[in-house]
Amino acid sequence: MTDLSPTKSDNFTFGLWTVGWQARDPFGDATRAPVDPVETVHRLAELGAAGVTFHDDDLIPFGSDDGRRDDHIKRFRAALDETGLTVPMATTNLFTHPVFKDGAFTSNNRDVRRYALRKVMRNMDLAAELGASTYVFWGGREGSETDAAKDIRAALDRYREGIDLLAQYSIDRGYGLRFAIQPKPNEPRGDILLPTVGHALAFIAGLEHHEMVGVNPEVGHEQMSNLNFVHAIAQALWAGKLFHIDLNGQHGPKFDQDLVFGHGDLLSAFFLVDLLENGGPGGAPAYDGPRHFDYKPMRTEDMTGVWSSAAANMRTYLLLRERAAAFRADPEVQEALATSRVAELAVPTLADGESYDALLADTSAYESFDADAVAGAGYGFGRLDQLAVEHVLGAR
Ligand code: DIG
Ligand code: MN
Repeated sequence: MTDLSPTKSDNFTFGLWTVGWQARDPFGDATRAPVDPVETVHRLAELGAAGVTFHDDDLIPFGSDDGRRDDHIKRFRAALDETGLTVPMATTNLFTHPVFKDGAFTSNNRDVRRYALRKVMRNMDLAAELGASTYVFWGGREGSETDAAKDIRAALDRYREGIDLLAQYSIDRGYGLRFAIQPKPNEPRGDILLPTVGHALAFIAGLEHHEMVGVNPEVGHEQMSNLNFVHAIAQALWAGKLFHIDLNGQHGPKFDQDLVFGHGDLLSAFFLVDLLENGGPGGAPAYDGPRHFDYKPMRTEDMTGVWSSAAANMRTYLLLRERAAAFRADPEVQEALATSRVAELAVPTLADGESYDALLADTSAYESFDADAVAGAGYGFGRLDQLAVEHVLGAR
């Protein structure tokens, strides 16, 4: 087994809010004390992470005056300098304070919408100062519990207005930020706007600065909708819109579990890592961004458990990366892929320059095509799936 100690070149990043989660949930109080962001930076650096990400309020407690705000930023910067950790992504907390109880960009209250935009602009300034290249928008409160209360078309207008304005702000300030919209189907709102990658991609197409807006899919969020996360990532890549990714684990359609990466649907996690690491041209990585973990240490854990869970995310990813490389290098897998004609799908259906007239003239395509004979042939996908399972189990 190759050395699985994470290094900065693995490009693993964590949100401050992950290991800092005090494990308060709707049915119970916090089981852990707050974690100083400075300690998080040092601990994650020791574990081999390359960077940290944050919501404004993770770093600067809501309501801090300018003096306290400057102190928090100064301490954070010093820890970054001491450890060499970077800040590739930042985002805004538009969901904790009760003022956002009906949303931020799409609150029925226009004053709340204006306040939310200002809160984002202020943190975009800080994100740019800290060198972030991606700004995430998770609209956790953008939605409703009753269809009586939300004019969805107007809400989408306001959502677009907000993103367009903030994109213009970033352009005018020369921040060079790329925006990444993060879909989620529900929780905390009964139904959240832009619930899946598909909805987000359709929304992005209508934006004024759509070229600088992509998606930040999260494993658990698509799986909460019983969707295939590997398909979601593949379509985001196909659209050139995978600007960031939130890795974690989820056991199917239930509340958002935010488990350690791979601690949910392990086979899906294997194929995801295979896609990210081997899905590019000639087997190169298909995605060159941070491998970002947005997870929550179990509420049952003490701080020792918290830090070991952070390490588990990276170790599981590296184990799956190693298994996926072995899968791709296995001659029997290559033979099974050929039998299943997987690479043939990349061959255009029409020959280069072939017109539909030529297709109509090709009697082998229809008149002499023996549909029953072709229908009787197997594709061998079951053998291919078993080979994958055996690689995941370390049996090959
Ligand atoms: C929840 O999955 C969201 C928030 O944690 C945060 O806004 C975003 C950052 O990736 N993910
Ligand atoms: Mn989540």
